[in-house]
Amino acid sequence: MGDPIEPPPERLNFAAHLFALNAMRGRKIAYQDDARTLTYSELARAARCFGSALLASGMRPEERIVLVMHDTVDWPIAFLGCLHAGLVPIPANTLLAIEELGWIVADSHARAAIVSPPLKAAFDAALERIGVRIPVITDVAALVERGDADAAAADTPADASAFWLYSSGSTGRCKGTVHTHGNLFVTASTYGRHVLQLSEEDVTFSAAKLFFAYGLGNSLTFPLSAGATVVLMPERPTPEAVFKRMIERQPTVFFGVPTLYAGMLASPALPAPHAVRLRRCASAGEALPREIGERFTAHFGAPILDGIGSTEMLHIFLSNRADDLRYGTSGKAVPGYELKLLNDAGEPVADGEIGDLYVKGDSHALFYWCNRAKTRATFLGHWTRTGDKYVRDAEGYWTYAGRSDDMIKVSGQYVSPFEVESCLVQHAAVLEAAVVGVPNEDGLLRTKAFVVLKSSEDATSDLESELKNHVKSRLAPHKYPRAIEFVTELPKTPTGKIQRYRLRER
Ligand code: 3UK
Repeated sequence: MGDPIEPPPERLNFAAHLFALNAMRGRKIAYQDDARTLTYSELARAARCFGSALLASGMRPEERIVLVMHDTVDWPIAFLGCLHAGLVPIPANTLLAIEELGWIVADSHARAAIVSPPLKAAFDAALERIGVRIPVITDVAALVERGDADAAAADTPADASAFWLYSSGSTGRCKGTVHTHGNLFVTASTYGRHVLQLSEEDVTFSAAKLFFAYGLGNSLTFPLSAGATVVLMPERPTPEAVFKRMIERQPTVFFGVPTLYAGMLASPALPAPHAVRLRRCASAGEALPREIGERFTAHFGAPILDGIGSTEMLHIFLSNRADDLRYGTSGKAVPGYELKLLNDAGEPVADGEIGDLYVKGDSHALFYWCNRAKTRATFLGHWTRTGDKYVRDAEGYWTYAGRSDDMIKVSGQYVSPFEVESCLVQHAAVLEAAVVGVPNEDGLLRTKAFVVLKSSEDATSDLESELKNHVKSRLAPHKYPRAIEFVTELPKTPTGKIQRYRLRER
């Protein structure tokens, strides 16, 4: 099991903690992007300068600052620089629509923004939309120049608000999820040390970007807590862009999402196993289909550890491990977390039965900013409601069964859309599928599938009945879709999750 989970010290500035931890490896490379490298001592120095220059420009501790930045070495300088000075960075998804970006600035009352030059025009349009004027900084190096390399760290309690992440969810406005210095420290120990087991020999590379909680752990919290080296990539994570870094930079640990792993395996450019140096991979964001994991490991030798995390819990709390891997499941609780499954009446469910997943652990967010109703519904004392359905089997492995709010009751029994979708995509003609409940002429819910085909010419009524039979012969009869509609694409959130509620409204 390794070392026990160490609680954070009462006073903790996570940036200062990382700099102290790595003080003896000052000349080692912490970050490399396409253009630059940054040693551990250069990172600490630049971050101190960056944070102190913001304070000198009039910002006060606890004030918010939005980061809309591509993944380059400037990203950790800006994020850790803010933490060091006690300012509160809000990393935002660089792919957000102008409307959502404006919402984040307005809702958080951010006092300034750091924006990568190519994203400046869109950010200005977002400010225009909400009628707000704040300083927009595009030149990180210029700010670093002006700062004080000897600036002292803000003396913060571990429970202080350190940074926020906006959680998109599948409905409504995104919510400011308030995280602490201590939460970063906890995830470094629970998932970082106990599951990933990084060492300073490792070179990490995450296709998931730093603005995402998954990417923040992968490319900052975990590698810097282990003294490892991080490869950053500003461009969109296509299979080809990922292969290029895998070959040129030889990362030992890689982090992706299931769609990317599927795309990599389907690509003619898939590198030979000896061309890369992968020791271990991780997958999160959605469930990793068993077949993708098996094919990847058969080719490269390295395992993909599928694990579920959330913005609310900051990182992964239920995961496979290299020494305990079962493809098609999310594995078991990460050390430091407890899990429970409850039915609609709030009672524990038996093994093999579907229930709502709750998690207990010390990395959960404090609350959602300015949203008491959603805070109350999610953060229940020690326990956090994940909004996911799961099944635990007799051997203790946990299998994902879909989002709770997507579950369909058909003839009094739950149907997990996820289970039906997984079955549909096993058919050779199907690329993607989304299943929702729609009322029939009697007002009773029946399952309906929206299906994207690999080739749109296949969209015939023959295929429709073939797909129904395909599901009928594999799952319980009440689960097969009574209606199938062929579509060219599925509605998705900016983080790539299917928006089933939009299909229900059709
Ligand atoms: C779903 C999964 C099945 C699940 C995240 C790793 O995805 C992350 O955070 P988000 O807030 O979304 C959370 C929701 O995504 N999900 C995530 N991982 C899996 N479903 N299998 C998985 N392995 O519905 C969850 O509630 O965007 C992932 C680390 C940090 C994160 N924030």
